[in-house]
Amino acid sequence: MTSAASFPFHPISAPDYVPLDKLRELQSDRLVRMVKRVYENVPLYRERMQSKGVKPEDIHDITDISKLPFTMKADLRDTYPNGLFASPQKDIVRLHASSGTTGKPIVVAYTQDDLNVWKETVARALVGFGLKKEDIIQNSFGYGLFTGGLGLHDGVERLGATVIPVSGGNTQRQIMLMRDFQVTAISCTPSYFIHLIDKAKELGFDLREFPLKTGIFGAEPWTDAMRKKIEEMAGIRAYDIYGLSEIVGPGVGAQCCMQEGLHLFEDHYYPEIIDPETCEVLPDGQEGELVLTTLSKDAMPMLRYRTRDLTTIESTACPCGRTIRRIRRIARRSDDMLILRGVNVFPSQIETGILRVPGTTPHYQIVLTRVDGLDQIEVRVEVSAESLGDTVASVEIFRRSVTQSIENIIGLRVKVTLVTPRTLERSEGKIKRVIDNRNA
Ligand code: DLL
Repeated sequence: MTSAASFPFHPISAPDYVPLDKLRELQSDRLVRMVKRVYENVPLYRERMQSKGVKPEDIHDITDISKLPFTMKADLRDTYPNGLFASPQKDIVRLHASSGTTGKPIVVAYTQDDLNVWKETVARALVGFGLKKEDIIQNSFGYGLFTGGLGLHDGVERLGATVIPVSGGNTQRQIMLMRDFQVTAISCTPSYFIHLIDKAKELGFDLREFPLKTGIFGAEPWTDAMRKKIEEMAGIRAYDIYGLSEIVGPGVGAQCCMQEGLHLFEDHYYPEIIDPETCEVLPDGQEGELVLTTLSKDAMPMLRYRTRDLTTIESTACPCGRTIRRIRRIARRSDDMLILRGVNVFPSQIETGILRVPGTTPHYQIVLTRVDGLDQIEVRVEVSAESLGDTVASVEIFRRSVTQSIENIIGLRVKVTLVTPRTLERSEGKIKRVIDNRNA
C-alpha cells in the first residue's frame, strides 16, 4: 500500500494542509465577500435572498451559509446565456458550456483570476496522485466546450509536467503516442480508458509493459470494482478526479495517494450534504446530495448549487495528512436512479455485480423494456472466449453466476445476455450505460 510519505510534499499543495481554524477563517472571509458581490451584481441571487429575507450583512462566517438560497441547474438554463455572470464582459476571458441531455446548454464563465484558481486546484489534484514535473501526461479528455480537456491541460502546465493535448478519439494513434512519447500518466473517462486497453491488446501491445503508471479518471461515475479492474489490466494506479462545469470543471475534488475518498478543495468550493427530498442539511458522515458553493469565483459564482451527485462527507483525518475534508467516490447521481418495479436501482450497483464475477469485462449495457406493464431488465455483458470455457454448459454456468451476482445486489430479477467482445458501443467521452425503451 502507498503510505502518506510515499509522495513528497509539494508547495502547490500547501492549502491542503492548512490548520482547520485557519481554513474556516479563510472560508468565512471568502463567503462574506462573495455574497456581497453576487447581491450587487446578479439579479437572480439578489431576488432569491430578498425573498428569504437575507441581506449580505447577515452573513458573518461560513456557518451562515445555511441562510442562503439554493441554486439549481434550471436556474442556469433559465438565465441562459449570461444571466448569472457577476463580472463585466471585458473581464471574462473564457467560456465553457455543457450540453446536458435536454434543450439549451448551460454556459460557464471565467475571469483570469478564476482560471488561475482552477489551474491551481487541478495541479493540487495531480500532486495528490504523485505526479511531478518529470511526468509526461497524455490528456485524452475532450478539448472544446467541455471543461475536461482544457481544465486538465492548464493544471498539468501549472504543475510544470509535460502535457500531450491529444483530446479524445483516434484510439490507435493514442496508443502509438503513449508508447513513442514514453507517457507516464493518462487522463480520460474510465470507460474510454478501458477501450484503450482493449485496442492496445488488439494491436499486440500490453499496457503493463508501457512506462504508464498513473491514470487520472473522472467525468462519469465508476465504481471501486472498476478501479481495481483497470489497475490490474493496465498495471497502473487509477485515481479519481471529480468536478462539474457549473462549479469550475475538473478539480473540485480528487483522491490522494491513499485512494480512500476524494479531498475537496474546500478553500474554494465549499461542500454541504442535504437530504434531496427535504433540503435539510445533514451532518458529515451521512449520505445525501452534494451542494457546492464557490468561495472565490468572480465571473460566475454559484450559491449552494445542488449537484444531484450523491455522496457522504468524511471529516475523519486522512492518513495523508491533508486537513481538507473528503467525499466518498461518487458512484451515483439522484437523476441516474432507475425505478424498476418500484425498487430504486443505480447502474453502479449493476456494475459492481458484474465485476464481482471473475472473467467478466467492464463493458456492459443496461436495456430496459416494459412487457405487460412490468419492467424488464436486460444486462448485456461482453465476455471473452477464454473466460467462458468451450461447452454450452460452461457458458450457462458463467451466465448464471453473473445473473446471481447482480440479483443479489439489486434484489430484482434480471436477464443477462453474454455478447462477444466489441459488440457494445464504445465512447470517447462519457459513456451512456442505460437504454430505456420502457416508453418506446
Ligand atoms: O465532467 C468535469 C470533469 C472533467 C470532471 C474531467 C472530471 C474529469 P460536466 O460535464 O459538467 O463536468 O459533468 C459533471 O459529471 O455532476 C458528476 O455527475 C459527473 N462526474 C464528474 N466527475 C466524476 C467522478 C465534468 N469522478 C458531472 N465520479 C458531475 C463520478 C463524476 N461522477
